[in-house]
Amino acid sequence: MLKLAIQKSGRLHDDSIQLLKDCGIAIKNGKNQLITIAENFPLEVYFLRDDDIPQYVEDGVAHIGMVGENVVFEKAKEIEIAEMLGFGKCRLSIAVAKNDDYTDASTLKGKKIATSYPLLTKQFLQKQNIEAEIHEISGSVELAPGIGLADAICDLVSSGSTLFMNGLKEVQTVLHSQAVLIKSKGLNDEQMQLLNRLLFRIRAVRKAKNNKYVLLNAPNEALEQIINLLPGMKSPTVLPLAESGWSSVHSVLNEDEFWEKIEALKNAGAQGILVIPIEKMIV
Ligand code: PRT
Ligand code: ZN
Repeated sequence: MLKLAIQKSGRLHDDSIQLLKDCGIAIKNGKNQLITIAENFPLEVYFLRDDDIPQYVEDGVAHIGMVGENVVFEKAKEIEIAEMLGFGKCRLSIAVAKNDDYTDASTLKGKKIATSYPLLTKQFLQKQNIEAEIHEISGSVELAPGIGLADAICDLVSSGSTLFMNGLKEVQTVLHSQAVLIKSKGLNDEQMQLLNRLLFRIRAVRKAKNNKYVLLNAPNEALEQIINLLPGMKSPTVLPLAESGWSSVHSVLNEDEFWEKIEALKNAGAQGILVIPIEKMIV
């Protein structure tokens, strides 16, 4: 049995459950349940506070966990990152009052910085060779400058609206973060095998999300140019249409280059382009 720790409630909870679901793993999640067993995979799931997950994984009480990189690096436990999960994206940033001048990190010299991430803040200041005072607080960090508790903060930001509402501006990124799958160092063969099965599914799900299935009609004289635009998983499928002189081309397109490729395909003479989401993708 593989033991997985995920956040009990909070920003990462729903996406963690959804990822397991997309991997075909059904979890019954009773409201006050702390442990549950998956119905169709040898997986026991622990629901914990995100801050506690690295310690559980270091101790081997949980074999793996889903948690933000910000927490992983702040807790600095003896664990390994097995896979990036692509959700829970945010950044740890320095912010100051919106009317304060800020040129570069040296502006922080001798200042007081409030944060829930004292280790990451300290490492950032050391790297920049700057001495400043770190004031650790556990919540509502964005209030600190307004009430005279600190000159600056180092806190998580996603849309930036919390900073804006508190009269602050983001001036420097300390860390880009997303949810990751962490693993214990001392997993046995059986646990490693289960982890590899889970990773295989996670990669198939994530790859599918980043790709689209594309079908289009192409005049035969444009086929070569169109095929060059569509690498596909091996190479595109080309089938003749009932109407002579035309072919149907099927392929896979990556999300990052999607619109550019569609424009190029149209310009090359492609017609009737259909784009279909992919559920799983195994290469
Ligand atoms: O109870 P527990 O300890 O488990 O949860 P928590 O309250 O400590 O964490 P939670 O649920 O708030 O966040 C869990 C994880 O989500 C974090 O560790 C990050 O990895 C990730 N994440 C992604 C975020 C954000 N985005 C985020 N915006 N975590 C927190 N925030 C907060 C931020 O601290 C600030 O207060 O949201 C506010 C800013 O948001 P914007 O959109 O206004 O910029
Ligand atoms: Zn927390």
